[in-house]
Amino acid sequence: MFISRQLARRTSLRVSRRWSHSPAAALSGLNSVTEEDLAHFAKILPPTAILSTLSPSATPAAELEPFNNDWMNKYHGRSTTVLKPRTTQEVSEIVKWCNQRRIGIVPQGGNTGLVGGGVPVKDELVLSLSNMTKIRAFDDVSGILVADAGCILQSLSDFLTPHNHIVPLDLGAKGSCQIGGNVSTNAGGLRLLRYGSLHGSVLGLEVVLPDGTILDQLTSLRKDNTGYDLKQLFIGAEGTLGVVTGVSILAAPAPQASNNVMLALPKFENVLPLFKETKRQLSEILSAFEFMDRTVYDLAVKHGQGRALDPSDVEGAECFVLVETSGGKREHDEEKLNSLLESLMEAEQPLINTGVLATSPAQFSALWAIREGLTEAVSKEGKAYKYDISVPLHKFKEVVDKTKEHLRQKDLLHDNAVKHVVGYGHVGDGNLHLNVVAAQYTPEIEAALEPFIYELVASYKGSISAEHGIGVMKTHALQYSKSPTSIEWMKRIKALFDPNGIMNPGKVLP
Ligand code: FAD
Ligand code: 2HG
Ligand code: ZN
Repeated sequence: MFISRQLARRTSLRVSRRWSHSPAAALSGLNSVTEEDLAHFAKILPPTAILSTLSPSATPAAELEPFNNDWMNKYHGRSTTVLKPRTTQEVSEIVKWCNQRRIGIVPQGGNTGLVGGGVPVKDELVLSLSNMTKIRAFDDVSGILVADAGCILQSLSDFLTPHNHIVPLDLGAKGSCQIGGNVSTNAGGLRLLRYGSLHGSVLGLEVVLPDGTILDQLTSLRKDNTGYDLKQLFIGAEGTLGVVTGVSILAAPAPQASNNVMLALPKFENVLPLFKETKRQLSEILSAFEFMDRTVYDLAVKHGQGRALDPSDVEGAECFVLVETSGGKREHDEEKLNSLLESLMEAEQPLINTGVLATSPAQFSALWAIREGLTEAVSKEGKAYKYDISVPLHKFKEVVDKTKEHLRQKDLLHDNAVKHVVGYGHVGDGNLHLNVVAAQYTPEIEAALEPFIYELVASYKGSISAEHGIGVMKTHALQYSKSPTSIEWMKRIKALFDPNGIMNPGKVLP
């Protein structure tokens, strides 16, 4: 008895010591950008590509704010300098200089990341890819697209439309996020169910390594089994191993017919059997199966995301599922979807209350706008603590309920602290977005949520990050999803590529 109590005390001490990890420690050996550095950068870049509060640029600090603050306005850096190279060669020269001078670099894409990975921890240099926007090549036979890393996802999608192809990735941030950022976060998105992860669809990368070397692996081959597949290391590395400057990706043929339907469910327990039945009946044409609970649907409506469903369609609904089909023949797909809906409605114990079927492109977009607008709605409602987790599907509701109960017990579930705890996400991928919507970000709420949520996820053998990554938010929680051996090898890989620790310091690794 005595021994076990001692052991328990030792274990909790160890956990709490690791818990207090400070990302700023990773910057201890690094230098700030100086006016001499700026003079060197001026030899590489035109004045318009340099934003710096230092002389001689003397850019007003306000112009650097969008680069220093993240999308949620939760993470704040203090960088003095943002560089916007236009070519891979320019990136290489900047990185080489920073490596010699031991200056930390934060590669930044569209700055839509949700874990604070794209903004400095302190005053690292921000290397923005926003001036690298060339589409380098597209082959409409193979579907292989090669583009600069700074291309915005939506613009790639617009480019492919007349060529009857689509990017095999879609997400609510598509109007701002960049393909290099998508690759660096291994973004999942709304159609992973259909097109798989970027680990499969990215065929090649061009990367500037931390010493300035250009690693050209921009292959446009579907098959290439010639030893280690180095590009995989940079997919999801969140800028800690190098700067992605070019991406070769396999675009998918555009579906000839797309349909969607919003299903209202009387209870969460029906989601799983509904998913099974939907997969069985729609098989190859199913392209998305997205879940949202009632509270977050109501927030979307409250904050004007998409068009509200008819009150009779939402009455008695505990949650909703948005089903999308993408196929080759309109009549065939509609017949399949209609017969699914009929069988669901006519079942002796129906899994759904109602289904709202889009009958025009405008309705199709309006239904998607509800789902795609959830992140924005949550942000308009308050300050979101976001937990992007993989847990077994049948545990989705339990996670939300247990989090609520935990906050209630701590007397933090009320309008002045946590206003809502909501769940939505990609059922098809087992990925729940647990959002805790607070009036303010406060240390008290954070202490109530962490490590509580990570321990809950670990108890289901889940992952603490299904798709958003680790960034600066979860470095101290990595241990919940990675074994000590895995973390040790991740650190060795980091040291091999970036011995001076200049590349996105304080991110990903504890
Ligand atoms: P940034 O935010 O600029 O950077 C993200 C990380 O990648 C940082 O660590 C940064 O250093 C690194 N990085 C960026 N560019 C490069 C580069 N060229 N080379 C090396 N490192 C680089 N995520 C999903 O997975 N699925 C979703 O469905 C989804 N929906 C979203 C919806 C909304 C409304 C918002 C705001 C975000 C959403 N996200 C989603 C999160 C985010 O959009 C993605 O992580 C996206 O891939 C980030 O791209 P970005 O260009 O904005 O990258
Ligand atoms: C989504 O699926 C994104 O909409 C964002 O991954 C999730 O807002 C979130 O937590
Ligand atoms: Zn998501």
